[in-house]
Amino acid sequence: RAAQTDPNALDFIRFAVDSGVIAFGDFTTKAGRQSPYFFNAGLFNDGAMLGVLAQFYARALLASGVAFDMLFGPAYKGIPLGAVVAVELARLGRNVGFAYNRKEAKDHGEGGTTVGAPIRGRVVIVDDVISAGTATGESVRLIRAAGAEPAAVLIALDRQEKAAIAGRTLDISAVQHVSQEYGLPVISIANLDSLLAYLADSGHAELARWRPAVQQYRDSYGV
Ligand code: OMP
Repeated sequence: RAAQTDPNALDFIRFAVDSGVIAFGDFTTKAGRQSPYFFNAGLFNDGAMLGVLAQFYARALLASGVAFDMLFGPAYKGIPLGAVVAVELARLGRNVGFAYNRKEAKDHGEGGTTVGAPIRGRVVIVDDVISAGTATGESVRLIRAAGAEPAAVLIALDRQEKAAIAGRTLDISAVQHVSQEYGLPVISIANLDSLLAYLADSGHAELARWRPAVQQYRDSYGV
């Protein structure tokens, strides 16, 4: 579990907690799990935060050593994320194409369901968080249908939870499932272990208070 000691991961958790993007309380996830924490990427909602967020994504992607030709941002949350990461990569001297999809096909104007750069070569899917892993398959199919090759999934947070596929809970994590099912590496800036390490060590009593609940959640749903 390299991310636990990865300073980039801990810095990211601090940034997300300070921004209110990671919140503690009583939440229900898409898979119907009661979670004491929630990661709401939509709260990275000004230019300065998006700029810092893009740096974390770009650093994680480049550090992974994965070869890629372009980025794809799945609607809706992946769209701004993919765009800001593309800007940051260009700033770092790696200018690559960026494309995204619509949720609904458009029957006029430019038509089609994908927008932006032609989908070609090795494509990195940029998204916010993987919990139970229900969403990645659609992007993989879309990229393959365009004749391109998914190269990796790049996310901010890996919640390290058991995969739930078609209502069935598996014994592997959603990220492991994505790796096995689609043969894709999943690159995350941080994971649940990073969050637990941060809660143990942040020096804030307010935050430390949430550690048992988060640990209990990991014991119930984690891998
Ligand atoms: P899976 O598709 O089950 O992996 O869930 C990922 C999606 O759940 C994200 O794209 C979000 O829409 C939502 N989500 C969060 O945004 N943050 C969380 O901390 C947890 C979830 C979730 O519902 O599991």
